[in-house]
Amino acid sequence: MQGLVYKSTGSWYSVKDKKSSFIECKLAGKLRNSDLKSTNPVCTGDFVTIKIDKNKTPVIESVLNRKNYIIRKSVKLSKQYQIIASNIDICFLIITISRPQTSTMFIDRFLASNFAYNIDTCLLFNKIDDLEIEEKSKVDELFDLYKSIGYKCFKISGKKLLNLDSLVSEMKNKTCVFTGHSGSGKSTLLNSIDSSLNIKTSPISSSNLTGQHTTTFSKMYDLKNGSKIIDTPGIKGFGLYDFDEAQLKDCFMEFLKYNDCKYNDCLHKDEPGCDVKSAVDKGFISESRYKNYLELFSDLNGI
Ligand SMILES: Nc1nc2c(ncn2[C@@H]2O[C@H](COP(=O)(O)OP(=O)(O)OP(=O)(O)O)[C@@H](O)[C@H]2O)c(=O)[nH]1
Ligand SMILES: [Mg+2]
Ligand SMILES: [Zn+2]
Repeated sequence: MQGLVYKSTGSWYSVKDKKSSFIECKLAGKLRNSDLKSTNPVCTGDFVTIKIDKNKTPVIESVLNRKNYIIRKSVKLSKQYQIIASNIDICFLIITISRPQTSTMFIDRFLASNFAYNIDTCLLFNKIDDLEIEEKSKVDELFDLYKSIGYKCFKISGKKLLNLDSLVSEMKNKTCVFTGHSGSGKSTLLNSIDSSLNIKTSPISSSNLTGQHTTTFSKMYDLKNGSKIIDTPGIKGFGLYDFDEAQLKDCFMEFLKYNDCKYNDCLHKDEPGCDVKSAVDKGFISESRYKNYLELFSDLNGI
């Protein structure tokens, strides 16, 4: 029997079968031990096969090949990875400038990883109903930057339902994942898109302006318009998993236009005659993107 994983809490998995009934499953032992590098061998979005074991418990026996997945290093120094969701048509990264703060480093790590793992990513600048003047300029600046690189971007307010129509048309008939820091407003936005969802939300903490990790596991929902959406727990940091140096530079899309470096294998660091570096100096490539590229590069080498 085959099904689609809608929710995984760690020990139990909710799987929807072909007849649209939910079956609560455990993991077969061989899957639990199949890949020690992974913190979660099965994730929301996986197509799986199920059988009933000798104790009459439904168990997930195997995971069908994934079209793609969002992956991150589980914690900074760990060798383990975590898969946030799989078989995604589009990933929406929710960004808030200050409450909570989303850094460009976080955005660029996320974009580079998703690019390498074949995930189409769209940026949602959220909470535009609540911006001071300088915050508004920052949003405009980042919006223009990422749009000019070629990313789809929206300025929205999930709470006040601003600009949600074009976002909802972008989501139509797709499997969509919503990610971002805790408190950035993922669950609030999903409740606004479909008022029948009733997902729990909570205010950000007034002392450190960060979220309270209200959503604790990824969960998929079916919308009436044919889209599927996955709400995910807030992520603090995002580590690149299984990247090599040469691959990283190709994940910064705007660098690819500047391919006239003196050396064919130029890594755009400090090599002479680097076309990318000269584009940065001339203002054609953003300094923040280039700086974040160099920082990610040194992270890969453990410097
Ligand atoms: N002003 C304003 N506040 C918002 C907006 N969206 C969400 N919030 C508030 O931000 C707080 C956090 O929202 P949640 O939806 O719980 O955030 P989350 O991203 O799901 O957080 P986690 O589940 O912890 O990852 C709540 O107090 C929301 O009311 C918005 O568009 N504008
Ligand atoms: Mg939430
Ligand atoms: Zn170069």
